[in-house]
Amino acid sequence: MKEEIFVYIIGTAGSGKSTLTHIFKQWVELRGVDAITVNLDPGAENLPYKPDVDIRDWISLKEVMDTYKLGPNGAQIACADMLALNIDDMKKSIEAFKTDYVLVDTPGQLELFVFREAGKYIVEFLNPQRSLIAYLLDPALAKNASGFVSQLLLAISTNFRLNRPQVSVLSKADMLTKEETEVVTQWSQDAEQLHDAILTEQASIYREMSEGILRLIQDFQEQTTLIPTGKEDFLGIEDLYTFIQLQFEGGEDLMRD
Ligand SMILES: Nc1nc2c(ncn2[C@@H]2O[C@H](COP(=O)(O)OP(=O)(O)OP(=O)(O)O)[C@@H](O)[C@H]2O)c(=O)[nH]1
Ligand SMILES: [Mg+2]
Repeated sequence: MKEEIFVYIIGTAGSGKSTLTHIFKQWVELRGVDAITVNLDPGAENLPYKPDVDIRDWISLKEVMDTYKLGPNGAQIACADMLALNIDDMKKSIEAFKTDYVLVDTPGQLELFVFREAGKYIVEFLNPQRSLIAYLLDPALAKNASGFVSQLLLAISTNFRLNRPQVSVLSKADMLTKEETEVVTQWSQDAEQLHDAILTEQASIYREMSEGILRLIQDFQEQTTLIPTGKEDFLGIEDLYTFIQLQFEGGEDLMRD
């Protein structure tokens, strides 16, 4: 029986999660690899793709707001906790597809999925062995050194919390110039360069703190990689696919051409 690979697409609000879910699915399908999309955001509006499995079939943000007389933020938290109650049914729906890839689009606010209990429970319940996190770095926040470091700290928190193989994705890379993308890529590969950039940018009172943080980041970066992606021309999607295949299949390609 074939066993799916679960790819959780996680990142700060607006970092491009739903778009990446959409283009990754299109890319693999064009190459004859089966994939399904799962939407875990009960408040999602105007998704760029039609989810194959959709939490909104079980939970509606609007209904939770009306029933429990909650505002949008309180209702988001209630919905996040309710996700786990429906995960058994969702798992059955996912398994019925008998697919190769399950692309999981997570809620807009990353803390709802990463820091509350339900997210960790879901990852472990669906398939703890064959799950990978694609962590999206938003270029608007990552193009200066202190923003890049702050984003990586969230990526490290995610890694610490969910404890799965993880890849960093520089999403919407088409919004950066070629030079800017090169600089961010360099920072992801060379701690010295990131260190220099931080020291140039930060006031001296932050130096001591930055050095401690940079050591943490260096350890993290040694185990991960940064892949720039973008919605035009499937930028970077092949690299992302190859990285994931290497994690689980030792590089064996599922493509049928
Ligand atoms: N230029 C460019 N814009 C992008 C790309 N990916 C996403 N966007 C835009 O960025 C905005 C947010 O994209 P989404 O895919 O909705 O991001 P998200 O992380 O799912 O957003 P939330 O679920 O609301 O947190 C939209 O306006 C997208 O059109 C990209 O690769 N390039
Ligand atoms: Mg989204």
